[in-house]
Formats: sequence, structure tokens, C-alpha cells
Amino acid sequence: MHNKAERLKKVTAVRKADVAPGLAHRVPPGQTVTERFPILHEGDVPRYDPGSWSLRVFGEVEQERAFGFEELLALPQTKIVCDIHCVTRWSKLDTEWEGVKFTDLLPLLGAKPGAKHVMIHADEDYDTNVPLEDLLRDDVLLAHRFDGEPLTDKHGWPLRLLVPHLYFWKSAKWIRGIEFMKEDRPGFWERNGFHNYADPFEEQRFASDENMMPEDEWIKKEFD
Ligand SMILES: Nc1nc2c(c(=O)[nH]1)N[C@H]1C(S)=C(S)[C@@H](COP(=O)(O)O)O[C@H]1N2
Ligand SMILES: [Mo]
Repeated sequence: MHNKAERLKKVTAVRKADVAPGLAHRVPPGQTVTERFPILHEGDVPRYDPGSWSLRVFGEVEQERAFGFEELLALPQTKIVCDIHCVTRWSKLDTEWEGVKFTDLLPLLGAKPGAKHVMIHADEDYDTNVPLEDLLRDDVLLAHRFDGEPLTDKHGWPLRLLVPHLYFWKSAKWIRGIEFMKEDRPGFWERNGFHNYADPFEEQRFASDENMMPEDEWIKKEFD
């Protein structure tokens, strides 16, 4: 008995076929479940002075504006538990986040009626596009806490987007800007061969079916 518990604790990644039957429907095709938290990004981890960090809102809005971190903390805060799915084939179930729900922020942003798409701008030189409609879901957050603690630098402190129903590259870390757009425009990975929408349950990994994702590339990366 104890041995089995110990063994299970050591397991860091299980294939969908080995996931408990009650959970299997939550694991998209081609994914492996991990209990650890991989760290993936392009470039260096940015460091901020929270006093001077700001989130700029621009594009199809009545008036451009910027939010300081304290202003965001003064808004209603929401906790969610969700599953996350990275295109490099890891999924992590029941992750706990806290932050400002996008729909709680939206009324303050003055988006024009013609705004249908959003470009999320992030450091360092990262951006990703999401249809506005997708940001209106109940579990889309601008998150600043994970698992009951402030986000760590490597996971996006002070603020990251969280869009659980799309591959995790849409959940930009270190966000600095929200740009409303009339027309869609591809972001960083979307310009580089990845799918424009990125639904993990449809395996929308790539813009073209000719691309391939190696099975276990993510295991070689850094973890918490
Ligand atoms: N600013 C920024 N955000 C980013 C990325 C990045 O390179 N830069 N990578 C994305 C990708 S591909 C993934 S899988 C997740 C990883 O988040 P994590 O390191 O917290 O697991 O961040 C996403 N957000
Ligand atoms: Mo990713």
C-alpha cells in the first residue's frame, strides 16, 4: 500500500491511457499529464518594479489608458481551478489561479463595438491573438497568483493571461498590453507555423498538417 503511494508520488508524467478513467475525458488527444509545472518561454525572464509596471490598453478603444498593478488588485478578484494544455504535449490538471476576470475588466476598457479580436502584448517581444469572444468565458483571468502564492517570476509575475480552453501559448506571461482590433492578426507563434485558434481538444497545433510535434520535447525543459 505505502509502496504504491510512494511510487505514485514519484510519477511525474502519465500518458492519457494511464490516467484514471474519470479524468481521461479532460486530457486532450496526444497529451501527457504531469504533476510538475514546466517553464517555457522565449527569451529572458523579465524583472519588474511593481510600482512602475503598467498594462496599456489601446487600439479599438474610445480612449487609450494604462493600469497600474495596484489598480488591478483593487478590482474584484476571482479564483479558478482549471486544466492547462501545452502544445509541446504536457497537460496539468486542477491548477489553481487567482486574478481579475477579463469580463470584470472589460467594462473599464472602452472597447469600440467594432472590436472583435484582441492582441495580447507581453515581454519580451511576445504577443498572441485571441478572439474577443473567447476572452469572455468565465475562466479567463489576468492572473497574478498560482496555487495560493504570488506568481513566480518564471511563470509570469506580475501578470499573465490565462485562457484555459486554448493551448497554453495563448496564456501570455508578463503581459504589458491589450490591443483591441477590428480584424484578426497573428501573434508570435501564430506567425511561426502554429495554429491561429489552438483548440487542444481538436489538436489545433499547427497552421499546416505538414508540421510535427516531437513526443517528449518538453521533458528536456526546466520544471518547478
Ligand atoms: N511572454 C511570454 N509568454 C508566454 C511564452 C513566451 O515565450 N513569452 N510562452 C508561452 C508558452 S509556449 C507556454 S507553454 C506557456 C508556459 O507557461 P509556464 O512557463 O508558466 O508553464 O507560456 C506561454 N506564455
Ligand atoms: Mo507552449
